[in-house]
Amino acid sequence: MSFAPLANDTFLRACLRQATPYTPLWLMRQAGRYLPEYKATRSRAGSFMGLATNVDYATEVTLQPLERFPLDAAILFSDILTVPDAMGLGLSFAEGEGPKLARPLRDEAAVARLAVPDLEQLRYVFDAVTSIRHALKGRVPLIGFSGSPWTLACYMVEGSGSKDDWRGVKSMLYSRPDLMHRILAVNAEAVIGYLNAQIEAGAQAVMVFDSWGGALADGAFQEFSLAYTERVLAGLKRSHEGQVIPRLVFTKGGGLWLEQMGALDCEVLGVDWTVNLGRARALVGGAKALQGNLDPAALFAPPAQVAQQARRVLEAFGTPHTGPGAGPTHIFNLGHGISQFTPPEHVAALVEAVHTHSRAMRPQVSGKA
Ligand code: 1CP
Repeated sequence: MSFAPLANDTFLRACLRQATPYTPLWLMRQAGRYLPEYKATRSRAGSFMGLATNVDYATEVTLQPLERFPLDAAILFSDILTVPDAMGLGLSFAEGEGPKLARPLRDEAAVARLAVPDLEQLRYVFDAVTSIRHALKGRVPLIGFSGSPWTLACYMVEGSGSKDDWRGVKSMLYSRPDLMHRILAVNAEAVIGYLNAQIEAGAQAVMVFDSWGGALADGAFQEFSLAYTERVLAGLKRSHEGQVIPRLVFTKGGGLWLEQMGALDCEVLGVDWTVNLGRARALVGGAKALQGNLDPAALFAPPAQVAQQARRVLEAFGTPHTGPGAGPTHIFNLGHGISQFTPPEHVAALVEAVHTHSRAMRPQVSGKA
């Protein structure tokens, strides 16, 4: 497959712990309901799945935040729950509500029937990746993604998000760990196939969202989340058509386990806002790039305060590596997804503050931007 050469490679360089002239940034859930143009396209599509399964709509909404803000990466517009849907669990999204699975895994028979999906069922995702790569024309790199085996299992057992601390999935974990391990093994294999197919379709980096790893007890996290993230990482393609494909892992609430996560075979660790980036750098910055970690709620404050909070995050990390070779680098992001109530002008102030202040923090270095 041939695509335009990359004009802005700051995100990929920072993933590989190489110097960049400023700190690259993108935002988790950067395409979404805080943008009026997203809401307009969603209503034309009729539903979330109408958007995600239509290549033209998925391409359009992926590019929307980039038309407004000079972000340094694009992320595929899709959802982590496309995988359980392809496994036959029946996904839908009601307007204004979270995801629902019609056939959650409620008993041993359902778990026994669970199988790795035929990737043809997810062809619409891979087609969207290729279409987005063409539409980007090399402006910025495209990130593909998946849920972690554990985070997918949370939704697959509960059937939706949780209002009671994941009671269903944790009941299964403690009473039938054998069933839990079977789900996780199937998920790990599915995620490997899903992410490798995104890489083949044109994804230039891949991110594993372990959004609910932090809900687990110490010990359970290592056994039911981290071990299966490791299994996924071991199965991923390292490069494609001569380009290294960086692998990013984000565990919300994973700050306490950073040292252990530092041993993962990936390039970037994402952290939420409870983590001090300077401390994280001291713990794992010798081996991993770090991504994060502004509290998404900081974006509710007026632009001057947003800029001030952005500077605090940049300064907590400190001056990144600026010389040749590899060293500690930072990719600016939020500590979790952007809220639908965020005023878009505040995002503009954030992007401007991160680019300007991070340039001022380092001596100028070369690199395409
Ligand atoms: O229009 C709407 O109804 C949608 C709101 C929405 C959007 C914009 C959902 C429902 N998913 C998405 C897109 C999405 N989901 C992206 C797109 C790309 C981008 O970042 O711009 C990504 C990366 C996701 C990933 C995702 N979905 C995660 C992992 C990241 C995270 O935020 O922790 C999770 C947990 C989901 C499940 C999900 N999908 C949607 C909602 C509201 C939820 C959370 C449900 C819950 O547990 O409360």
